[in-house]
Amino acid sequence: MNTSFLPRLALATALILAASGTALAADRSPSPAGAEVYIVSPKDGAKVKGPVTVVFGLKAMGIAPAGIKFDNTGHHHLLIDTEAPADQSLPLPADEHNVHFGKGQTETTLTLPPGKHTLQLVLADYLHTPHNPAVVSKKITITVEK
Ligand SMILES: [Cu+2]
Repeated sequence: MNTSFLPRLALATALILAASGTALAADRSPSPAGAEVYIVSPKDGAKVKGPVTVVFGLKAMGIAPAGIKFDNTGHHHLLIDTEAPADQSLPLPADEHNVHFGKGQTETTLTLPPGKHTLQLVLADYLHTPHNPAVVSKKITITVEK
């Protein structure tokens, strides 16, 4: 496959988006009123031992796997020891601090080193981009004990 057109396509897209800020907002998937994502467990301030199971909660929206476009759905992203992105019009990064649950998972088990850690959920759409308005949980802090 000839991929040489891709950088030019990306540049053209960037120029179009720069020319019209409203087009960018319109391209983001809308979230419905009352949409809320939250961490069911552990509780904020919890002291835990060993692997910690994190359970994801969601109100007024549904889960769809990554790549599946369906109104009022998305998949969970767990932010570990990091901040939510300042620019929510971009897809979330995928690394050890920004974990995607693109199969539609609603919980995970983490092995974290002892000490304080922050956890936060972001629901994002089929392209991993936060909805508009963004559906972001409160950030919680837990302490993993030795
Ligand atoms: Cu994702």
